[in-house]
Amino acid sequence: MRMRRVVHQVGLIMICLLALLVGVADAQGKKSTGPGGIKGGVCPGAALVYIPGRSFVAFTGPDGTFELSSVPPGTYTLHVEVSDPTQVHEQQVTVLAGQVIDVGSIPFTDLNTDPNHCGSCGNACSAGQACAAGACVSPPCTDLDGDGFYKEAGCGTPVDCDDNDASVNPGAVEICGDSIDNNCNGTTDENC
Ligand SMILES: [Ca+2]
Ligand SMILES: [Ca+2]
Ligand SMILES: [Ca+2]
Repeated sequence: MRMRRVVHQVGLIMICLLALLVGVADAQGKKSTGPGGIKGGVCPGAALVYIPGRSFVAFTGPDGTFELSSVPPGTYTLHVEVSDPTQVHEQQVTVLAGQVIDVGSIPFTDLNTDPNHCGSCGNACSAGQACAAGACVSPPCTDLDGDGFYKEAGCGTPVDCDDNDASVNPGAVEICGDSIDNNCNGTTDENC
């Protein structure tokens, strides 16, 4: 009696294992035969993404992401285009059956220097900050002669062309005949 029950249980386990194997094989079969896709992101946002000569077209969403679906397996040239000004990015992508290939973020700007996308897409630096090596930095602002005008650009005042002479700055009046550009407009002794 006990023997028969054991045989019965072993049989049930075998059936379960078989069903599991069939299920796995079926899943693998689907994975290896169906169409695939291509997804990724564009920085900054709005872009047209397509495969030239094929009917796979997508526009990026507000977050810059896109996905081309139902793409048959094969190697394609992915064409990504942004406008104003028009810039094009092309890259080869190999689509595998049943798999969505993630091409990652496609930058249309230099994340190392763009203050609106500094280090990562959408990371805007504060007003007056610059983006250097992918990090927002506040430029050094010096006013050595104390005339209220900074020596560096991006510090909130017109650039002081001689920060060692308080009488020379963008707010000064040009003095005629002294061979000095007193008002820092780039011209010496104008209107003389
Ligand atoms: Ca100054
Ligand atoms: Ca002058
Ligand atoms: Ca001048």
